[in-house]
Amino acid sequence: MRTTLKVFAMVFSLVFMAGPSRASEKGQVPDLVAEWDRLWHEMLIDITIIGLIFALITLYLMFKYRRTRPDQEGGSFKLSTLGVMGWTLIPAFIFLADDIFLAAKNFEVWQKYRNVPENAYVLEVEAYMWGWDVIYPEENITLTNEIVVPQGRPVMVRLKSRDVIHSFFAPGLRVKWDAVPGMVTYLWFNTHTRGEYVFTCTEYCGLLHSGMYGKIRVVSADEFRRWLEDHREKGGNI
Ligand SMILES: [Cu+2]
Repeated sequence: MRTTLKVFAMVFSLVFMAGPSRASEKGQVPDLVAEWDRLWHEMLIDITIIGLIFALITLYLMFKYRRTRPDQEGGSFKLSTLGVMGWTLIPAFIFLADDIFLAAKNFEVWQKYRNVPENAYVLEVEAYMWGWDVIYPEENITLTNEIVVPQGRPVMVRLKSRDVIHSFFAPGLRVKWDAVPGMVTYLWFNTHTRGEYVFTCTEYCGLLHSGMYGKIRVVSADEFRRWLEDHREKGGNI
């Protein structure tokens, strides 16, 4: 019992109280997109297999015990108590076991999401009705609705909000987190592939919520250096 409590307390503190610890596994930067997709596919496969098995059994039983005469009423097959328990508990156990298995896998991936890699490039994003300011704290650069980052380097985003709750969502990078007024929250993402990614607000925040989106441009390290030099003097979007 005490061990159970200890484990519970540990899990609780890890999930709800962990700050942005900047640790990485043996210097390895996890690939969040791959991790997320793996978990998602695993879940799809599991629920498809379990769903199919359950559906087939149900169909078989429906067919086997169907009404064969129009005047036939309530002639159901009687199960023993043990039979009832078996038919109830075994499917429930299968579901639960898979849920717990997926939850454990999810927890592993979650840890990677909440542990920012050491070498992350840090940005500040401030949400407001209805747009995003992107601040490069070490440069004199503020962008609006645009994020430019170097390829191959993880990026940490410190999220703030000027007014109401917004939510930063970049589906292509598999990240999403709320920007809450009075708080600094965070997320991080990988930049393995060059290209453009959409980010958008996913917390309804008023009339022009649907127009609150921007793009993330992942450019080569060289291009990023040149871009920084260009923008240092100009200070923002050009
Ligand atoms: Cu918003």
